[in-house]
Amino acid sequence: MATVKKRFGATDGWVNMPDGTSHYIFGFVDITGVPENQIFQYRGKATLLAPLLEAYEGDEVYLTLTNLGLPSRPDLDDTHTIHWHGFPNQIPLWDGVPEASISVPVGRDFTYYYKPLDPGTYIHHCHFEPVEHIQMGMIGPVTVRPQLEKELGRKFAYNDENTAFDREALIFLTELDPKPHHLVANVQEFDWTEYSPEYWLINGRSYPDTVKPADDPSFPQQPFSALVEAYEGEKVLLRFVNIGFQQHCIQILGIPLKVVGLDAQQLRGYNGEDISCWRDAIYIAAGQTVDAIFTAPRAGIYPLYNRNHYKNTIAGTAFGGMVTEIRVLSKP
Ligand SMILES: [Cu+2]
Repeated sequence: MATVKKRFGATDGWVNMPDGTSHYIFGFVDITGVPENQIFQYRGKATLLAPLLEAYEGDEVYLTLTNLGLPSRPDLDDTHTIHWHGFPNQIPLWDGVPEASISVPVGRDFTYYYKPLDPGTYIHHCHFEPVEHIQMGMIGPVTVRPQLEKELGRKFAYNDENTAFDREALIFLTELDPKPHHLVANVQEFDWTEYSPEYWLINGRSYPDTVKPADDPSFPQQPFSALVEAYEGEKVLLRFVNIGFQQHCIQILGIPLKVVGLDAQQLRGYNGEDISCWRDAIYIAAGQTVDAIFTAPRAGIYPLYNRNHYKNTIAGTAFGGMVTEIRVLSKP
């Protein structure tokens, strides 16, 4: 077993939508290995999504959270935490629910300890005033890999050869309501019962930005592309996450999906029988994760999109939103 050491800064920032608008966010930024006298330069550079946390089952994870403050809202002295969503058997001290544990004030550090024992797809998010801090952007993916990968030198979703794959992609779903983002940036209160999102995001971006490269300079604070690329015949694991506040239904025309895991649990019956199932649409509730594998069909571009067509728009004005592409290439 290995030791994984990470350090995240909690701060604020701005994200860009395809209609040219920018939106104020709270979030995390990876400051692992940054010298102490340079961490200040990461204030205001939070990313949506927050950095990926990745470990093998049984690893010991030490995650230091440093609260760098909110340069655009210096009056706001909110603390932050890290909650590993979906991780069973967490002791309260490391669980990030501030009423039951510790939260990190501006200018301070706290190191969380995790020992993930079950492979799968999880979520991490801040748990301080979570309705606000989750919508503002303090959300990120967690991948726990099975030991079987190390034993066999190939990739698996779970400790089962039926969950083998060649490539994986993250389909991380959220919504963005511009009103609270605008009001928080301007020191105003928002009534959360009026939540009504207008931007529909995969991996923190709205189509067509979803298919642009990870390092596209137009999105310095949205470093996750959602373009899925594979060669014909390859098995592709899609790690679906929904940490918006609404249910979503995602479909890929022409590609059946084999659901092998739900909420970081492999689909197994009480007697260990295989209860994985084929779906042509994935219904996913807020807070859920789904692991599904498909075999790349003949070369072409296959759209992956939300079946609610209002969510295939950019604030209702143009085509976009919760849409990305699966590009299948013929073998070279
Ligand atoms: Cu927070």
